[in-house]
Amino acid sequence: MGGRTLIRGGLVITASDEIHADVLIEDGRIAALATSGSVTAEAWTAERTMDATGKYVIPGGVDAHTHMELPFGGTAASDTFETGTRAAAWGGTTTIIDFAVQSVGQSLRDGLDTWNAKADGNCAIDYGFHMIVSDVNQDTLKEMDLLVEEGVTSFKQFMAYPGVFYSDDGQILRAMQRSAENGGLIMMHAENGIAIDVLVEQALARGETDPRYHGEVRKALLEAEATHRAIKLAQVAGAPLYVVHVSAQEAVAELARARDEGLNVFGETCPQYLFLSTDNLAEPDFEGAKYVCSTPLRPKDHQAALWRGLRTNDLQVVSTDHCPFCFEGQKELGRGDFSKIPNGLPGVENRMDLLHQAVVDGHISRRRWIEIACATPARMFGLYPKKGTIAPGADADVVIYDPRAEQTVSAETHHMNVDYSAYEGKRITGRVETVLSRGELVITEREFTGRAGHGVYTPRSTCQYLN
Ligand code: DUC
Ligand code: ZN
Ligand code: ZN
Ligand code: ZN
Repeated sequence: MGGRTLIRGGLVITASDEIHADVLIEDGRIAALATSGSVTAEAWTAERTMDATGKYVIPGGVDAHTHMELPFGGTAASDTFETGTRAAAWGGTTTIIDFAVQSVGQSLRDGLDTWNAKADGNCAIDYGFHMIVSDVNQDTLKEMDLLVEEGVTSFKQFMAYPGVFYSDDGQILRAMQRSAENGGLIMMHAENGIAIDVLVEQALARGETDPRYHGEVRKALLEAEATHRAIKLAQVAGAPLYVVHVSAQEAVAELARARDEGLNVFGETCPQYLFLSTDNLAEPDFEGAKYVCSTPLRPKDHQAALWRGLRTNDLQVVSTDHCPFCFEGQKELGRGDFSKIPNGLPGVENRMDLLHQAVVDGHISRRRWIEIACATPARMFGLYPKKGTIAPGADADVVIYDPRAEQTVSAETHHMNVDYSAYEGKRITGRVETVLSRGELVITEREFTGRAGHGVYTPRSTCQYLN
């Protein structure tokens, strides 16, 4: 930090504007923007000048849904906070919000302390935490108030995974009532896990053990039902609701209807639901296990509804749900029983590029790209305008993006600590060139120049996206 850096000649893209502008950075923040060339380099008195001619200058990505080191199904997600945040930086993401986990019987505080210790001193980029609430009781409800005050302002509950993270409707209603009072935002994993577990048992009894049955038992209708129920519970509680990893078109329809009624109901989808499908889950030789996550991938015809939702703002955010497990030794735990495949896909490095490809493909505009990947996640989770935009006073989290570079996604070249890519062989137009985090160079012309421990814990205000 310290000193002045000038980024000259690029097209600055935010959620609201596209302007050819020079960007001045001082003491880790954006100091000024001026129309390209309108101020001379001498007048800026910058120690360092970077040429962004022909490139985009965009806010660093905000990935509001990652699971570094998450314990799951007897193993743990393969990216640590160190490897995962480095990979995020390579992909143009400069802030993650990960999930601290309360185990059943544990206090929220103890869960949060555990996750803080995992991340502290190890991250290449800034990070915050949501809190997974697995055990709603009087103590937990009181703790939620305290956490909101200190910057953990969002809480994930699960209508799935009975016996692990699961909350019943009463626990969900109580947590929602509390968040209606303390300003917290409930994030919902909306799948009817009780019904799904019955279907899992029946499928396995029929000998249906391959990865593709994971997609068949986790029915779109059961995502839609849970989404509908979560919306009604939030309405009864008078609380806002954020539904994570929406994959079914029927769930999008539930969100759209609630939003038409004026409710503060929000939806997130993920690149895997936009670009992958049940065709991947059906890949032979157990390769489908690479694509096992929950909510599951859907048949291709659901994708149009997700893209439409992103355009109409019935879906507001694209996060990765980055939760990587190696094929060898981890995904393989589910050979012969799909229900034992650890759930999750790697993607923290791929999100900004895949969404740029969506711009190239005509699904979304450039400004919408920045809105769903940077600005809205920052607003939704109380980080705006420190994160998510390029404006005077904002943190200098900036990406110089080459919109014309061609790349092929591959596990051979990615930086995530996982032995496969969910997008192996995919051609993408556009590539991250340089990344600054609070003015420090983390990626410099496609070289990692950051360090573990540069990234700091970032407390958050309450949701800034309410009606
Ligand atoms: N879904 C996943 O795919 N992985 C972790 C947890 C979840 O809900
Ligand atoms: Zn989930
Ligand atoms: Zn998740
Ligand atoms: Zn350059």
